Amino acid sequence: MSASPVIHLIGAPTDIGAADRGASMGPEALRVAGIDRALRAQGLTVLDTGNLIGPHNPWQPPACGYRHLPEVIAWNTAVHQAVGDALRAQALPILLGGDHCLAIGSLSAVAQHCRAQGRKLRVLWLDAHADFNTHTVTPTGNLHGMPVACLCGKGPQALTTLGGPAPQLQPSCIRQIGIRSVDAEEKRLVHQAGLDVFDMRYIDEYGMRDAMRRALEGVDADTHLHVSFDVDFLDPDIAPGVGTTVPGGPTYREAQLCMEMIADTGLLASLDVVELNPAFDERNRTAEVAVDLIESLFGKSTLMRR
Ligand code: B3U
Ligand code: MN
Ligand code: MN
Repeated sequence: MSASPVIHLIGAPTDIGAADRGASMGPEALRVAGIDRALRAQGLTVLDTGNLIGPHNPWQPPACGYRHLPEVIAWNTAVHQAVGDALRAQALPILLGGDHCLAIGSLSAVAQHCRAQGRKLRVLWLDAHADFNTHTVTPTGNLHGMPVACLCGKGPQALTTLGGPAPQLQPSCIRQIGIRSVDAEEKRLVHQAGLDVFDMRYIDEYGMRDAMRRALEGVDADTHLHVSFDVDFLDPDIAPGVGTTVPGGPTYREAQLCMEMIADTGLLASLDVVELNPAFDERNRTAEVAVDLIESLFGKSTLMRR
């Protein structure tokens, strides 16, 4: 990416794919925590484009293995358009979710843009979950558990073809980091697809530094780096404000190192911040931690660069 692109903040206030209500308040919580101010303090130019509009959450049970599929399609269509518009304007889109089903719209736009530009794509999926369920194996029907599968071509056609013929992503461009909750059948699909997963076992054994070094291996000046940051990636001790907390996640220091190593590449070109749920938070502290980590992701360093 050329030096300091304009950042477009794109709010998508919905919890349409989630297990709990409340992620719809995520964009506002990130603004209250000062996301634009923090980025401007890094010398970046920030344009808050406001919030997208989509259907309300009807809170229905799943139908044919999917919960709220028509509404999820509508929200992702809006996100796909907005993220695509930002990229065509040579901006760096930050999607403020919203639940993680929205990454289908965001990453389908990113992948389409990379194909059009002839750029390579590397996706870092920071999450406690693999998000690789399909309608036949999902234990919940919630589409926030399915975005990676949809992006890899496994899912309802309206979602798998958002950016053109499926699949939007090859599994080989994805690296998952921090994973510690995968459903039994989902595990089989993850193996089948050959996803590159740096789970918590890996991080415990080899450390975040080694995980990130390997996750970033092979990126170069021609690579568009996309980070899909599910806030439940973080240990619940530092990030209680998410719907599905999973114990045993990265500590504050590990998460900082993860963000700093991404920043050091200078290749970050698009970002999702999803699953923040203010209804479960304590005085907005999870939003504040997320903003703090995003500052590091955009190059804030304490003292010196090695
Ligand atoms: N794997 C479970 C739980 C889940 C996935 N993503 C989140 N929760 N946030 C499911 O419902 O698919
Ligand atoms: Mn997720
Ligand atoms: Mn998750």
